[in-house]
Amino acid sequence: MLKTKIEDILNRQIERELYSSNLYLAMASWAETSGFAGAAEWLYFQADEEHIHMLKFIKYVNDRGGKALIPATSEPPRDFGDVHTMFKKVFEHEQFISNSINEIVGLCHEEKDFTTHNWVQWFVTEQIEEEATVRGILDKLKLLDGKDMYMFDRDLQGSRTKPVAV
Ligand code: OFO
Repeated sequence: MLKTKIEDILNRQIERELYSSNLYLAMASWAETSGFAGAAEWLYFQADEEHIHMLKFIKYVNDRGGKALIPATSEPPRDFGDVHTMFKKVFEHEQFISNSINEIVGLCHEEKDFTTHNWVQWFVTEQIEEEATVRGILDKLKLLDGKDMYMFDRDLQGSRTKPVAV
């Protein structure tokens, strides 16, 4: 049975994963309507991945005798300026999510919930990968310095496959 504090922080994470999915959908839509088909594809897949993360949290809370809550979320921004600025925002958001996951780990320690502590390690590893991937994209954008955006976008196209739940 989950302690209330753990259930609450996991429900907070459900809201954050849902917002992440919507944020990346909003970015995908912006990219698609700004001529960046490759970036749009990458972001649609990223949105799918966040949706899968949300489902993982929902399932875990319910499996442990808690109640997963499906929240309303705030509307993400509609405009992202340019591709470089947008990917900087992706990186900042992933850092925010990493901190959020670390807070769950910290609370599991405090509450001695070693089962959830063990379960959430998957997300700790996932965040390392996600930050590294976006850092790689930002490094390329820095090298290009606003030039060859068409090549950059073509490079992103097909660079990842549609995520499936594991
Ligand atoms: Fe971007 O990661 Fe979810 O957790």
